[in-house]
Amino acid sequence: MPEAVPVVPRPAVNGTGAQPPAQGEVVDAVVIGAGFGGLYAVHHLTTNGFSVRGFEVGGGVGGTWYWNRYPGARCDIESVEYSYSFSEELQQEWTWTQRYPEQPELLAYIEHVADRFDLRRHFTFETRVESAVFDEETDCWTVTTDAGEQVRTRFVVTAVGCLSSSRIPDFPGLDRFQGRAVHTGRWPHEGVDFTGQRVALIGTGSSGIQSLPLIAEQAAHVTVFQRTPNFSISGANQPLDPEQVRDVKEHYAEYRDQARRSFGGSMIRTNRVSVFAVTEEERRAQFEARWKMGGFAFMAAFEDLGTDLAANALAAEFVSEKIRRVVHDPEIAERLIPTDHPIGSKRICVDTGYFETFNRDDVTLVDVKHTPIEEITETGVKVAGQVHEVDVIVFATGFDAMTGSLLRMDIRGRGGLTLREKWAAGPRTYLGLGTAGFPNLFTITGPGSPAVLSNVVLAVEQHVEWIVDCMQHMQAAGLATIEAEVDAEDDWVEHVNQAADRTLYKQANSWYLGANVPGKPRVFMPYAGGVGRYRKRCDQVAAEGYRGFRLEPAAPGDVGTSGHRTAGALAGS
Ligand code: NA7
Repeated sequence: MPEAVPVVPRPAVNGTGAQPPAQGEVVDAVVIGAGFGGLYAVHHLTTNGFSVRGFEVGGGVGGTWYWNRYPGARCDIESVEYSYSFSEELQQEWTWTQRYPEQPELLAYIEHVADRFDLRRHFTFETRVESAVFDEETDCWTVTTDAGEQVRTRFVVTAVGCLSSSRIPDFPGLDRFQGRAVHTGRWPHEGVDFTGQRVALIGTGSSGIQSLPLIAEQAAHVTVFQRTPNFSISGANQPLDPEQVRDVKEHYAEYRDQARRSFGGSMIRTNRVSVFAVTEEERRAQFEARWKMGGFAFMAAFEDLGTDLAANALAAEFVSEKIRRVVHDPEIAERLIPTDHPIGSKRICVDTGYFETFNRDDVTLVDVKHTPIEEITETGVKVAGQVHEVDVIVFATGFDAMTGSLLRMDIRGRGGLTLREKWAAGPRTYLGLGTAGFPNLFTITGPGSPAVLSNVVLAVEQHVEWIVDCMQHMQAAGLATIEAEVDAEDDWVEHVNQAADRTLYKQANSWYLGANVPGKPRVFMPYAGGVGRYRKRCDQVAAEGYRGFRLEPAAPGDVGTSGHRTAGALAGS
């Protein structure tokens, strides 16, 4: 019978992280993904003495920012906030150049972090984890990759990202198209030259909205296929003022602390006033001021925009007016104004010159809500019997969000139960961190955590720190497994639902609800209770001995990760 394997830390090397374990060795943790979450997980685990193997499908680090290289790809959270806070040296030495960082700058930052903390050596790149199977005899996971390698590990930490499983809808005739087809989330590294090309852009979410102005500048003609118009707010992007950067760096600790305690994990302050408590003039002035700030700050103009439909309608009307003012053709303007969902109930887009682009003669808008795309032909996109002939199709059609990349792997917990079976009616987690039946499996920014409703960099830091604290606690207490209890999980799922019910989120057909993927269960996946509240809850659970999780001791005679007998107990017990 295989032997159980308790957590035994390896000594840190000069305090900068353990050496990567040898092939074939049982490790403390396998980390899946080398984006923001996976990199920090590997860093924090190794500096705390845990042995780790990391796997990443991409050829390098960066996650989202490795893949999404389309023109105009940019973060919708400000650079000084969308960055790691765990190292004071790092945040002092790195200087962002723009308010909203573009993909190349973000990737350069992540690569800098990987180099600075020497993290690449822990990862095997261009390697997909195919399966992770838990063995109840040994309390150990076996992780298998597409290269055929098997790794035995005590813990599996998934850092696979919430928007990493790109999807192209199943359009009939897709494979007949003779031109070039690209997805924004899997953009060719060498770029795409649109010069002189006729382009179809399918999808008007954030990726379509960000890329259109730049594609249109280059292409001969762009036809935009819009199913649902989206609310978008100018990012008012600009080079960062050195004075502002100095101020942020001087007060980083304070700003980060505010962000951690806030609702969305950023320094945006909500105006704690109801939109109905002010005069019409004051309301307009507040909306205008927030509009000028750019980006997400707009939705924080009043406290009830995200919770009260009538309040929300006033904000939506203000933004609709802005669209009408920018777009010259009134008929096109009306088609670009969303009417089927409250503003902010889908992730609001932050753009640079999106609506202005529809004033160009070489940009056409095609409605595919009422007359959906019939098929892709050899030469173009067919709608209402007409083929729009193009050379390139850009699919900005989004992702199988939050669960896509997790369920793509064959994850099997106790009794051989698969995660796909367990989540058949929608994801169920406790705190978004673990799920009953799957011991020692941690999901960074998992469904049920604030993740995509927040500044995800701060969100991953909080998850990683909680997980590593937990593993240290287990090690000190001689514990082998941690597993969410079904009751705690049920309560958390209910709480996540209640939090969403207090908002307008459920009134949109969004990827938050899985509504963009045919057949996906309609469940509101992220936690809408705010990151500050969520953090408190996680800390409280830990302080109360990981309430809601079942912790089990290791059996006597267990074998440590380095293969040494530990005399019936774990290190520290
Ligand atoms: P999104 O926001 O999911 O947008 C995908 C777009 O593709 C959206 O406009 C969809 O219309 C459209 N789509 C999807 N399927 C079809 C079909 N079958 N026909 C026509 N149009 C379709 O993905 P993004 O990549 O833009 O952004 C994802 C997140 O990344 C974003 O929220 C930010 O957080 C960053 P629909 O709205 O479903 O009618």
